[in-house]
Amino acid sequence: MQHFVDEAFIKIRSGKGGAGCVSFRREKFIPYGGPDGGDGGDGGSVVFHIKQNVRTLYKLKLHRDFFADNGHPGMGTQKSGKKGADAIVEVPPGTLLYDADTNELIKDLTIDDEEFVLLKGGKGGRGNMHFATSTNQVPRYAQPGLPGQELNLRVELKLIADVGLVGFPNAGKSTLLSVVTKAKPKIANYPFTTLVPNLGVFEVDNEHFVMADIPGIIEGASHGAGLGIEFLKHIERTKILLFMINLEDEEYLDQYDKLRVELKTYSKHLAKKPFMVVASKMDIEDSDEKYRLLQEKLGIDIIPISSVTHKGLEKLLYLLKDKTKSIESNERIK
Ligand SMILES: Nc1nc2c(ncn2[C@@H]2O[C@H](COP(=O)(O)OP(=O)(O)OP(=O)(O)O)[C@@H](O)[C@H]2O)c(=O)[nH]1
Ligand SMILES: [Mg+2]
Repeated sequence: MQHFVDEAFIKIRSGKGGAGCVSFRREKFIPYGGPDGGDGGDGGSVVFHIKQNVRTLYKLKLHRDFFADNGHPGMGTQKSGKKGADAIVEVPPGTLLYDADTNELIKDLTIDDEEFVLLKGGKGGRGNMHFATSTNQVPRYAQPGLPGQELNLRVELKLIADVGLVGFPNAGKSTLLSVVTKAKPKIANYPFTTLVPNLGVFEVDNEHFVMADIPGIIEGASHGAGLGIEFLKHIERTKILLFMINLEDEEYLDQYDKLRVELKTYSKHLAKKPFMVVASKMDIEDSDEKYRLLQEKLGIDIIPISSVTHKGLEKLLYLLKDKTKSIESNERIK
């Protein structure tokens, strides 16, 4: 298994622009051809690609230097030099880029970013073909390429998600994610629609939080039933577990206890995480009565929601935000 690495120090450098070319046209019978030196190619940039499947900064620990190529010089006959190749750094969503020398935050990369150009390559110089004037038909100069830039970075991966959804298959986990974030997970009325975790970002008062939707858990999952609980590792690093109880399910009154048992069998640490409970599908028939019975049985606060009518969603997001922030401030005190 790959080690989970959440901090790395790297050096990045963009490429220098290629020099413009000084050259003159040479053709039969035209002894003094005009200037035809082409432009230098731009230097390559340093580009971050944000990929969900990367998950850790492990590779940045192995490969500490990310240097883009220089642009190629221009050539005669008006040919431009080739652009230098970009240096690509692949990181998971939730990666923060800091200037290692000043510790200033440069960028917080979320899953809504696909690519982020941090250092642009130097521009290529212009060839002498651009510099002929009426007074100087024979320009013997061209521009040099501009230099690239260099930066030392501290790269940090924040928790993969703030909120992890836990529930039986068909509870409506993916639907909730699709309603409160821009994520487009597969949704269907059969169990185990979700086979791999999905991440989305929700926004409350201009702050962003990551929600993770994972495959459904069933009774016996800790012994391998259904899809097993292997994927619970993806919510090990979330701040809050959001248990989702499906009021449509006949056994809705037992779901919470069953989920708890599976979770505890998998990991004591996970079972102790801060959590909240929602009753989903509050738009269906008899949902008010079912909600009341559930609340009575569990004796804890349960937030009623419907992803169809959006009932309770705003309140839920505010509660998740408050809880996430209070967990973060406790972590800082520790
Ligand atoms: N009436 C109603 N139906 C809902 C609601 N939320 C989800 N559903 C339906 O419930 C079914 C299952 O929804 P999913 O979001 O795929 O459930 P899931 O928990 O992600 O399921 P798995 O990926 O299999 O674990 C779909 O048919 C949804 O349309 C809701 O608030 N109200
Ligand atoms: Mg799903």
